[in-house]
Amino acid sequence: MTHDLTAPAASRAAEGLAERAHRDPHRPRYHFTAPGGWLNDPNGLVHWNGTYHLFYQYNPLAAAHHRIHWGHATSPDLVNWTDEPVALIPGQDGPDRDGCWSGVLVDDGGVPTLVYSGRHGERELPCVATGSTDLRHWKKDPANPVIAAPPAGVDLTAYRDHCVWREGTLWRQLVGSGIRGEGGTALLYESDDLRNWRYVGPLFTGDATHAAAGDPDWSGTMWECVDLFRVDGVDVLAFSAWDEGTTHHPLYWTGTYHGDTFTPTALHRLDYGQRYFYAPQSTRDAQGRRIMFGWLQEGRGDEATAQAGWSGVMSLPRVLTLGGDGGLFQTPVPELARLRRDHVGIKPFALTDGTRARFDSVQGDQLDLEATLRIAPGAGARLVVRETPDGAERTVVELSRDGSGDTGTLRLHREHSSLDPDVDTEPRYGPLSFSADGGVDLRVLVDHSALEIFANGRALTARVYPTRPREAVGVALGATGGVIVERFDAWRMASVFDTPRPLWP
Ligand code: DQQ
Repeated sequence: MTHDLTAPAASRAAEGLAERAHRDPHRPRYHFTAPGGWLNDPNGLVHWNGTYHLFYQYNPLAAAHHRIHWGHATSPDLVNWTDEPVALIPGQDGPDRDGCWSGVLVDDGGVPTLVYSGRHGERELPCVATGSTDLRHWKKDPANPVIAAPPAGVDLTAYRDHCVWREGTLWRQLVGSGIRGEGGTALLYESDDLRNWRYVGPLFTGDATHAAAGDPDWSGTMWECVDLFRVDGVDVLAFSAWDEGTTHHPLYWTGTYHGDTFTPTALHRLDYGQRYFYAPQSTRDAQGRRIMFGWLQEGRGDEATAQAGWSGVMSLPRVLTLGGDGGLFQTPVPELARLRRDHVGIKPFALTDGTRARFDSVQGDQLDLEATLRIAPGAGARLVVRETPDGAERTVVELSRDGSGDTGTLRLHREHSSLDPDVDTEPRYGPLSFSADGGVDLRVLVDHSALEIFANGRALTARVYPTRPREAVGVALGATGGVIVERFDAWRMASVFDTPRPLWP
């Protein structure tokens, strides 16, 4: 695909964007970000001939969601990334004139093939593009859109995003949607050739009345980015619950996919950070691991984002396995340990009620912290990160155990994360299970404004923007009630991105 129609004008419009983005102290250095401009959903994830490919929703012209392209990056190890040529550019006219929205990559007998939502006006319809074997050059199918209209006779709230897989001699596809008055849904199609699709019907439809907007487990009026996969023998239907103006959060059903239906067992929250881990997509790599990425939205004001010249962070890749409680157990890929530097190990110690230990040997805005804690019934541990020396700005990860049993709460306090009144400071929290002796394995990855927390396999992702970012490097641990710190290890994380990158590689 050539860029000549758009690239020169585009580069002029976007002049300085990559440099501005690079100068921003809130920009992560080991999470993947677009070179500049706007990034949202991960797309087309694949481990192809030994290389990981990450495509993503990209606007190289501005830090705003407009006329979305497909950016592309490759990695040998899920840690280090190389920018590749932009894979899809919206057409001058035609079905993707207003954007190449989310989709997937499949292997069609050796031909890499993208299935994505082409946007034209207010409509999104399925389109196909085929690629060169190195996945660098893409040709849109002249027959696009390959499905001319959403199914007739059903009142749909929206229709976009794709999950495509091979089953026997056929291709199957899910398109994210919602049935008005009922709930979000995944519409099932079948095809011999990825071009001609037969509508089968809704695979499974949620119940939008089981909870309401504002509830973190409300399944919304539409399901974006549906993703059906199997983990350790259990079928998972992941989706981003959406409702115009009210709801953006990732959920998943565990259950059984059989024939043309999905029979649910339970609905789960995928990430307690809600919209800060949105539109996730997963793939199975050559080692058989289920790897997932999600999009970390911004949490600062639009003006600050526009000034910064960039928007949107890709999560660290996570491995999904099945947890003992029947839900997904999430952990960052072990390859990330390659970035660890300057290890500090703190000897086991006990914290008593009201005490707080500040770790002078552990400081920074690019950190990987790991702790094993034992928390007494009714007690809680508070890990403080990004704290200024005067304590005016700080972000607190709290693990609290209920007075009886092995249950409790994982909570992120951001009310003092930033003195900037335009920054989102809403707390985020969700249930946490402890081992019988109150044990919890905690991992906290700090990367400037990006924060990913994993506690006993549960994830909470968010963004923080201290106004004194260079001073907000303190780390401390405090307790209410008795907490034993069995292990505390910390590393500074090396940068993966340390120079400005071309917007049109
Ligand atoms: N973002 C894409 C859509 C998807 C949404 C458009 C989720 O395809 O539904 O950029 O963030």
